[in-house]
Amino acid sequence: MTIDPASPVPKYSQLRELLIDWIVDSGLAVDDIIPSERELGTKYGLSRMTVRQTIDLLVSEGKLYRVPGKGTFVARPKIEMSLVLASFTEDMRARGYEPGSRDIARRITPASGHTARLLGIPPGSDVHHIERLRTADGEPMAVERTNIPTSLAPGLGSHRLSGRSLYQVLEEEFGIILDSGEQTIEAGICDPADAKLLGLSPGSPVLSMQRRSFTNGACVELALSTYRADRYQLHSRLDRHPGG
Ligand code: 16G
Repeated sequence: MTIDPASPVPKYSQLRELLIDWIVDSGLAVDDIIPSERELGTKYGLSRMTVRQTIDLLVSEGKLYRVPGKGTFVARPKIEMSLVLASFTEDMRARGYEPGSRDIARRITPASGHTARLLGIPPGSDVHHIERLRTADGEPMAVERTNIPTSLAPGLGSHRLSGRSLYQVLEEEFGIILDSGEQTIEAGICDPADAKLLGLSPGSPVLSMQRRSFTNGACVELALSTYRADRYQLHSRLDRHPGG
């Protein structure tokens, strides 16, 4: 395939398609270097500016990454987050990554009006507030801030969560089996504190998630999480409603 100068599709866009196919067909692996902008320009008969525009696009899409002074490399594919009520631990293991978790903060605090409303408890009731950095194979992936009514899991504060699954602790120690949930996902901008934890530049794009998890209709968890948008994408099956 070559660039078609007569096509209404902009050349940088045509090159994007060609490069994506070429990376797959040539068997390039993650962290392999791709040819320089000059070489690509010569190969496809394009100006260096056009090639740069394409590479910029592929970098911003997370398909390539640049190392100053070294070149441009193939990035790891993003992790596909399925919209199911899985724990981070289960989700990472299912994808072949070793899940990890480091405590950032843990305290018991009175729920704000907003938190209380979402948890379905009286305002001011105590909640466990748990902030954790989640990792996959040691790489920071997300900052999770979870609120759980203390009335549901009274001694949770004394349980180690670092390197453990919260959902597993809830199940094994408190007999809480989460059976349903709801999740809202929004585009966001990483604040400086989370950027430091996640190894991102402040202002990097992130996915802001709000999850409520329930057992027998009672809300157990309100989690507000910041996921790296350069490492995550959402995947959802689409079922067509009968008659819809
Ligand atoms: C997921 C949940 C989070 C929950 C955590 C428990 C999101 C988007 N997802 O990451 O709410 O607290 O799993 O994981 O927030 P764990 O059992 O591995 O600790």
